[in-house]
Amino acid sequence: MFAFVGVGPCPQELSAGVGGLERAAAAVRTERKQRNISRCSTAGSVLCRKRGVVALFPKFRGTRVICKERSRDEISPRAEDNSARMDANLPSTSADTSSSALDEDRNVSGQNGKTGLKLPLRLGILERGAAFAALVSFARFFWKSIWLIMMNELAPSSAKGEYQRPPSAFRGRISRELGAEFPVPQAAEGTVTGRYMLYVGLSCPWCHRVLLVRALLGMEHLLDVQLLEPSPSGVWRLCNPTSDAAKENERTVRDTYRKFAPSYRGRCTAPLLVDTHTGRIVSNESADIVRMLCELQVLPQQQTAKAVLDQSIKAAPISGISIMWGNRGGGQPADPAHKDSSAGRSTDSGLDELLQRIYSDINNGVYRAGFATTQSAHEEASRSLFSALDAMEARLQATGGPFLLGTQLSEADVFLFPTVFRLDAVYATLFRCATKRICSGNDYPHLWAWARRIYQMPGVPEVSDLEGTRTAYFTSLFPLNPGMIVPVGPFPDFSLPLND
Ligand SMILES: N[C@@H](CCC(=O)N[C@@H](CS)C(=O)NCC(=O)O)C(=O)O
Repeated sequence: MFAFVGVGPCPQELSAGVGGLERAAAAVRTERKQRNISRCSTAGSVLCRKRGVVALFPKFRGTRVICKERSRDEISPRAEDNSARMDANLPSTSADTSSSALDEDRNVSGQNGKTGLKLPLRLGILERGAAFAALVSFARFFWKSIWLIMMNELAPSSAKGEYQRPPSAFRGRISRELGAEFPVPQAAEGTVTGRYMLYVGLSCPWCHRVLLVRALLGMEHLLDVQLLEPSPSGVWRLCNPTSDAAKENERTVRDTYRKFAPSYRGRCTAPLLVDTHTGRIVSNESADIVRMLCELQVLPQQQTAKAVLDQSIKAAPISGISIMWGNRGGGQPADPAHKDSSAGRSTDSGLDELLQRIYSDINNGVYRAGFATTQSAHEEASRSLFSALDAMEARLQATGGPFLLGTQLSEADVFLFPTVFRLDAVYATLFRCATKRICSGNDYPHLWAWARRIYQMPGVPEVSDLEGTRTAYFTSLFPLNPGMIVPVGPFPDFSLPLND
């Protein structure tokens, strides 16, 4: 016989009929009094038939600690009848020995570095046999119900457990068109920064695609950037807010939405593009922002014409890089009212299909796999993810690269890269997308070479932060990783040299 005993005024422990426990409890009560411990466990005691330990769980300054733990070998075979022996194993009433026992045991109980909470007792339920089956079932049911509620808050899902991404609410564009709602700002003293502000978190793949295009096209002059980081509660908060933002109490992206769209009640997602001149939100849809930058890019063949036609945008230092874009978006369905400008747009409808597949099966596909709340939803998403990646591998092999369309960089490359960049290091473990690996070079040799090529393009490493991304994902998606432990690897090295 052994017991877990609460040392508070718990009726069960005294009525347990276990010889010596009354004295044990009395000893700890005296101890508590001497040490001025005001609160104590009222959780009661649990008696088990199996051999094991005697443990006392006082609440010490409000925190439950294991106060004493002894194996059966250390106590007499009839501990319940051997009160003298029991006393010897319990904290004595002497201040010195009892405090060392408590201190030692407090160390044993461990510390959670983040919250400062002492870790709780261990009941060892799974070792206790059939008597605990009901308790285990109840705990599982309770835990899963809470998990489903939390998952649904994090990622709304259908009745079949399939993740359903909420639509983006703001779909405006910065445009060169006459009378545009959000015009390209006039150059002032050689710079046009200062009007549009892009709120982005480096860990977010949707922000990453926007930052990639901004960097590749050298359009930093058009959009200022306010960096965000995820807070432990999962809300984006501003890193080093400007003095204006601080003055207006703009600390999180939620505050930003409130400031620029007071009546908005939806998800406060990043990326977010705002017009600081009119105080309005331009867009919170990454595919639209990418498309907008592609449309505003100075294509090599346009450079002379552009210098004449449009003095408003400083010639971008594009060093020959241009990004081909499709007819439709690589994100949520685009605004049908919007007409793309045609220069630089692909006439090949294959690009649209490619963009659509990359979005639904890969970019959103990893989220559909990771946020699925049923086995079938996860399997479906995972299968379509890897079959789409197989198709990308085959395409790169067929075209001979270096890009998905062959020699022309396109939206397809900038949309695919952020997901491939995170696949091994984050999604494989956190979202259970581990069927194949990119960085091993065995499953996807062409994709692995392609990813390193994209990473090694000018400006890309500066906006691609794998270490920060891993930490952000593993510590901010609480329902997926409540322990918030960040795995040690894998850690693909995208800077490895290319052989060709
Ligand atoms: N459709 C949006 C999706 C953006 C998105 O889901 N962003 C995530 C970060 S990776 C976010 O801000 N989530 C916060 C939330 O859902 O509350 C886009 O592509 O721009």
